Amino acid sequence: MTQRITLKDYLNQNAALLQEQGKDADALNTLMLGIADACVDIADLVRHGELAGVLGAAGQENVQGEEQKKLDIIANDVFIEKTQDTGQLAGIASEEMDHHYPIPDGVEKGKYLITVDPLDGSSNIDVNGATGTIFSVLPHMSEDAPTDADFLQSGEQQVLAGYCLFSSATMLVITFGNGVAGFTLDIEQGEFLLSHENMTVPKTTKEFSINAAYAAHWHAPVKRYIDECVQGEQGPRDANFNMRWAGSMVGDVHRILCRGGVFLYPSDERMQKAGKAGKLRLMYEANPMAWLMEQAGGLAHTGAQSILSVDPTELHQRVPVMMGSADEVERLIDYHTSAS
Ligand code: AHM
Ligand code: MG
Repeated sequence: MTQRITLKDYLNQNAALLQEQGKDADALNTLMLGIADACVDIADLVRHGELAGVLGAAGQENVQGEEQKKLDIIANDVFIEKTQDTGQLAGIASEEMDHHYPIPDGVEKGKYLITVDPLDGSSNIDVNGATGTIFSVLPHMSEDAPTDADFLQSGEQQVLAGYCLFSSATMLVITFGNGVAGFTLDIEQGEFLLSHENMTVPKTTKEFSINAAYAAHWHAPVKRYIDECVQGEQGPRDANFNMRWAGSMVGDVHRILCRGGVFLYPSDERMQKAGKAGKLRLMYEANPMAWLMEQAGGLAHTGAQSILSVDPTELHQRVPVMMGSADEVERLIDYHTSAS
């Protein structure tokens, strides 16, 4: 087997670059290793599935009124425990908690905030489909204990973000703002090894990813874009397209980071009537994925503005999401602009 560098070695090599950018490399690297530890533990639970007794519903709902799975809650607990132990955090906000979790007295505190979706795509858990953990690290600007409001920073403020994909292999994909690196978990060693250096998204693509079951509710620009794609060589795009939908944002975004494509979870008429701006959450789904996508040369947009520029007003805020290969996202932006 090829000798590969470990996550730890990669972080050490990357430290000088972070320091040049005025970042605290030691603190961020310590935090990153804690996140990786959490991901190894969650991957182990996911991998054992029914044998670990972690499948099925937890019998309660999260703040967004969604049914929680047992593994949503267990993954949340694991993530909190492993990341707070790094001593680099002031608070943790999660899809699974109404308000942020302050680092308790007696545990060393640091100068970062983290937002997390501990187990994204959790409807896939019970059917052994792809799931993932998504995280975003923000600076904590004050010396005081954080409030929920301290987390409300735009995606441009992120200092570290990434996801761990639990699929046929477990992969960690991260950015510190200087490109995107992917690591594959070597289960025997319990170590993430660099397997995808400098991931880049091809500028053009012939593949899209959207839940087409909602087509009747789409707004005109999304309808136009998908209609043109499915007309294939007979239509205005003069090309045949392919479609993929994993039901797991981590799975879909990972495929796009590997081979290009465009991922859409737009707002639609039904959501609008229900007063929702979209399904996916800005702080721990859209922002970290948008930053990864842009660091890999792609684009991420709501249709009205760049996702990273959205000023959050709520911890669990939802946004429309379009991200992936730059040419396709630009086309979608054009269709939104000309429709408005
Ligand atoms: P979750 O955080 O409750 O798992 O929801 C987010 C997931 C994404 O991973 C995925 O892209 C999307 O929901 C799928 O939604 P749908 O079932 O509407 O296709
Ligand atoms: Mg999610």
